[in-house]
Amino acid sequence: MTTTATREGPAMTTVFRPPRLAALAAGALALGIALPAAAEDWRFALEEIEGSVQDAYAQEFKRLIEERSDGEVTVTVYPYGALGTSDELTEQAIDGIVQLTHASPGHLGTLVPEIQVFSIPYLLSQNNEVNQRLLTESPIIYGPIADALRESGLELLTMYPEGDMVWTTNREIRSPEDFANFRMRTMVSPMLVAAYESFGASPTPLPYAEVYGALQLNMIDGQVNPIFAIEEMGFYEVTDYMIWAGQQQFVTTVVAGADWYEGLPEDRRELLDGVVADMADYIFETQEQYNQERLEIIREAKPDMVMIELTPEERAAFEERAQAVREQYVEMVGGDAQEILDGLTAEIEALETDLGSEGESMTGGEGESAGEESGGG
Ligand code: 6CS
Repeated sequence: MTTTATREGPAMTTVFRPPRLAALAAGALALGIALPAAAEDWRFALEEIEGSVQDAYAQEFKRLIEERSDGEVTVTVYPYGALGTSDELTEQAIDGIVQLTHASPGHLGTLVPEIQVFSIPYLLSQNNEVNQRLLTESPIIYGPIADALRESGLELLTMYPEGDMVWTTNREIRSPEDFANFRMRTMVSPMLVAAYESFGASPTPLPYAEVYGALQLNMIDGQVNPIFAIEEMGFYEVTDYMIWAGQQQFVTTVVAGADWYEGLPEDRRELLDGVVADMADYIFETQEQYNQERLEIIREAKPDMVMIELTPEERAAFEERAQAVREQYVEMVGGDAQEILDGLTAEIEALETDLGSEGESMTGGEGESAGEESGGG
């Protein structure tokens, strides 16, 4: 894994210098120079490094596309660091430099304001099976949200969850008051900034590659990400606490350049849509497995990491603050934001009626209960 490199900080310059071949490829792509490739090669960019959940998605996608097309189509995967920041990958997909990319809502807010509905804390279910069904089937997601993406030049192929977002911090946070003068790194979408302001923190948007160095140099006091990312990016090494507040599931989109997708022959579009549809269960199970395994790795690597799951009462204080963020979303986004918010809320409630509304203990440990603290400190 490239994990060793990520731990060398400070961030961008040393951590994510592109491997030589990837840099050449990126330069050639930017200049429009044809690279030797199979007759038909689809370039798939990732916002995450090798070994990540997005990488698992892309590798399985590659395997299935190449197998089902009898090798007529190949897929080249570009992990984070090869082609640029999340924002740049999105631009490259719109411009046809890559055909496919992951584009997480936390980075898409300026381009597609509607998708920031996923940045509202405590909106998605605590039961991740509900989220999984929502993200693959929702008429709101594949209706007005997909339309908004298409207007910006992106075809939404699918969405999936990557795990519960956990705070890693340099001090204990149990209440909004604890967040006073706390510089919390967020992804760059305006609604995420609003969300952490509502929690009482001072949000500090930064690209992913700069987080490790910023924590190491005490430029920020904490960050928030799913467990697999906290492990592979080494964020736990430069923070003391992992805190589960249940506020957000990390969700991502898989998108294609809309022009490219529109121009695909029928059989290729069927191939693409079929593979994406068939991968929903695979990626859901894989993200669960990665998050569980990486938590064990963190526990072993840093036994004195303090792990805290907020009590229902402690969580309620944050949940109450998050109500105002719903109103901010509607005001900030305008258009059909109210319809999107209400529609998604109704879909979640309906799915919870079928599947239940409760998740498992977030720390996943046997016998651990809400409010328990484990580790050193
Ligand atoms: O925090 C971020 O910026 C990133 N986190 C993950 C888990 N994936 C991509 C995203 O850019």
